[in-house]
Amino acid sequence: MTRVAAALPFGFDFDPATTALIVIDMQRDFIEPGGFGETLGNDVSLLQAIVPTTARLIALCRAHGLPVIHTRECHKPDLSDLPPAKRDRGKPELRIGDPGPMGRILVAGEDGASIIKEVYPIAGEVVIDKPGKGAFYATNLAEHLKAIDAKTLIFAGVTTEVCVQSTMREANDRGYDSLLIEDATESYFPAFKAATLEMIRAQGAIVGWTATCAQLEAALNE
Ligand code: C5J
Repeated sequence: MTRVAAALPFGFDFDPATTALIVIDMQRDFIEPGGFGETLGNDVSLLQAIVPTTARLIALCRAHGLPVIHTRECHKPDLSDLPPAKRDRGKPELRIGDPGPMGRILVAGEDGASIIKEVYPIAGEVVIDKPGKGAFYATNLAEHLKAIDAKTLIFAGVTTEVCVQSTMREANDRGYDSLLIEDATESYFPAFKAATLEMIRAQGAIVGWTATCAQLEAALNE
């Protein structure tokens, strides 16, 4: 067993042989200037700040043989997987599926839906397209995690309180112990990120644990 002793709310124990890293939605439309996130009025520089740490985390996990799974929030070109409850949110003049600065907003295959080059998947890594906020909904993530015999999950990506938290909560319901890497996740709203980290580890790790990339690095390199 490997222990991230400094994790909060207490030490996080895991077996690297049965642990996978899930990197949520590090897509151009959320992170790059001129993308969907910015057109909604968000400051994307907040998200850009975690890119180097996320790249370091991915390299660390690759070096230790942990499977790296990437997700992309995107929809089929015919939008048959986009319910009005999702499409009707955000700015009325720029909805998911509309032509945006990087192609159709959050549509599979468009430039904006692709993963930023700094953390791009390498050959053999699984990429899961997800129409929802949580990565288990309407995807084969559950089957894939069973197939690789994952017991523990490490999370990174954006945004902390939306797609990362939704996925981590469901992972907990599905029996996975999960660790969120604090400096490899970000929100457009710093207060929401801080609150999410607090609520994840409250009540004795009710959803999971948090730690920094350096703390995980120290544990894996021990
Ligand atoms: C959002 C996400 N925030 N990936 N998506 O709409 O968190």
